[in-house]
Amino acid sequence: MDSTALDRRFDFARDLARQAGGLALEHFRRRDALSTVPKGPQDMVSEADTAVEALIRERIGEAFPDDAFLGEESGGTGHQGEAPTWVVDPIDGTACFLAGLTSWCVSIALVADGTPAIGAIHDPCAGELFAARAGRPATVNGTPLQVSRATDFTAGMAEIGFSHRCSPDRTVAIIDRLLRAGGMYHRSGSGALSLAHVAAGRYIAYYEEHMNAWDSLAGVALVRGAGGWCNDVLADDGLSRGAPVAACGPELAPALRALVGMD
Ligand code: LIP
Repeated sequence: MDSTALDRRFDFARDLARQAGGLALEHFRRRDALSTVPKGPQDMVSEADTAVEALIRERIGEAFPDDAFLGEESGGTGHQGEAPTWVVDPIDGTACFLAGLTSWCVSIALVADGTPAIGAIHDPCAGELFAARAGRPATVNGTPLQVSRATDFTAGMAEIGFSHRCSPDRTVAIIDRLLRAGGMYHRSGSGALSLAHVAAGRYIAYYEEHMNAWDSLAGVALVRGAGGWCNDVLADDGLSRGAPVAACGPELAPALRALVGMD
C-alpha cells in the first residue's frame, strides 16, 4: 500500500477509534440495562459490542468500500487477507466492561501487505488513544511510546492473558516458571489494552496461549512501533485461526521466548 493511502487510513482509524470509544462509554454508563448473550465460559457479548462494531463496520464500508473487514461479532466480508483488511474488536475486555471494571478498550487494526500496518486502541475510561502506523513511532495521545528495557523478569510485571478456549495447564506452568524466575504476573482481561501497555512500558511483557486476530493485531502494531518484539501472529493463517502471542522489549525477548517455549 502506498504511503498516502496508508496515511489516509491512519487518520481515519484514529478518528474512528475516538468515535467508537465514545459510543462504548455511553453503553458502559448504562451497562446494567444492557442485554447480553453468553458465548462460552467467561465469554459474553452485549448489545454494546454489536452496536459499536456496527458503527465501525458502517464507517469503514463508507470510507474504504474495497477494503475487507473482519470483526469479532459480525465476522468477515469474505475477502479478508486478499485486500487491505480491517480487523476489529469493538469492546475488548467485555467481561470487565459488563462487571463495571475499566479494563476494556476499542481495538481497530489494518492488515496491509501481510502485516499489521495500523493499530488504534482507545481506552475511553483512561482518556488514552494509542496509535501505530508502520514506519512511524507509536504514540499515546500523540506522545511517543517506548517499550520496557527490562533484561529480566524481576524488573516489572508481565501480563498473562487466558481464555477458556484453552486448557489451563500450559498457562499455569508458565506462571509457575515466571514466579520462580522472580517475576510477577497480572491479568487485566483485555489482551488488546495489555499489549498497548507493553508498548507504553507499563508491563515488561505479554503472553497468551491463544488470541484471536481482532484481540491482538492492533496491539502488535503498537508494540513494534514502540521498538518492541512480538512473534509473527499472522503466520499459519493467524488472521482466521488466531495465534499464541508473546511481546516485550528487545532485551527480554530471548528470555520470554524460552519461558513460553517459542524458541
Ligand atoms: C478478551 C481477550 C483476552 C482474553 C480474554 C478475552 P474479549 O477478549 O482480549 O486476550 O484473555 O479472556 O477473550 O472476549 O473481551 O473481546
